[in-house]
Amino acid sequence: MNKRILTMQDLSCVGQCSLTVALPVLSAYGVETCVLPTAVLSNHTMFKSWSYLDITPEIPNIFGYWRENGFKFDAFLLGYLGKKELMNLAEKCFSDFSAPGAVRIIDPAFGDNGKLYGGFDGNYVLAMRDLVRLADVIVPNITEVCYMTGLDYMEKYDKSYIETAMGEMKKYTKGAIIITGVELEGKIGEAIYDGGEIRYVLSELLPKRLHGTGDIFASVFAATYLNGGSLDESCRAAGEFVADCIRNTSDEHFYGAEFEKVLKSR
Ligand code: PXL
Repeated sequence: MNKRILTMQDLSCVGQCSLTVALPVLSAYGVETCVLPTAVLSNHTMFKSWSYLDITPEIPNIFGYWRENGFKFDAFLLGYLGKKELMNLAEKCFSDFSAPGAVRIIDPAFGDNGKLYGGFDGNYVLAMRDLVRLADVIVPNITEVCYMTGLDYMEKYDKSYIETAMGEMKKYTKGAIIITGVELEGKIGEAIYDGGEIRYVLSELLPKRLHGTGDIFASVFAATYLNGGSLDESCRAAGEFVADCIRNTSDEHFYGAEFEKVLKSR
């Protein structure tokens, strides 16, 4: 039987991120994908303006019917939630709807390039830091690690900085930690810690950064991991997928990565 995952994040109607990435990618990888939209936005927040419909008040009602119908999930993928009140609901979701051995993957998804995304503040960061203690795997970028741990954000760094970041981050979770978008020795990839030595999965650094690639990474990572890949194999697969998306995105396309062609070719 296929694995069943619940992905909890916003639905941005336009913008190739969160649910409009997770749903097609996870399904294409053969994972039954259920969604819990936390908010409906006209478009993602990297555009100049956006509407925001908060779904939080409806979630307890949804949970009620899920309980009645006896739904359980083999895995969870959490991304952009939107409001700190959703952390308690995420915790409830884990406790009430986990199938035995369910895997909880959390992408903190609140910032990049040293800054928070629009609409987030320090309280959201602290609530997310509290939630990641329940994760089996977290996939923050360096910006998110810095916000959660208080480490200074740096654009250029060496391995010792990543080791410090990992050392700080592991105070907040017993899960595996995968720091994404790590640039070292002219390459880019992930730093992985699951006890023992930190491992690195690095590949070619492309001269372009696109919005939404963290969401693509998390989805391919989750799908590969659920299909039996190791942490390292899942990072490698997700990193290669993202790199292909970047290579296949035309220069005029400014608000996301054109992942569709890549997904079709897999
Ligand atoms: O890709 C992360 C993300 C998800 N959802 C929304 C966003 C962003 C990043 O800005 O705005 C609504």
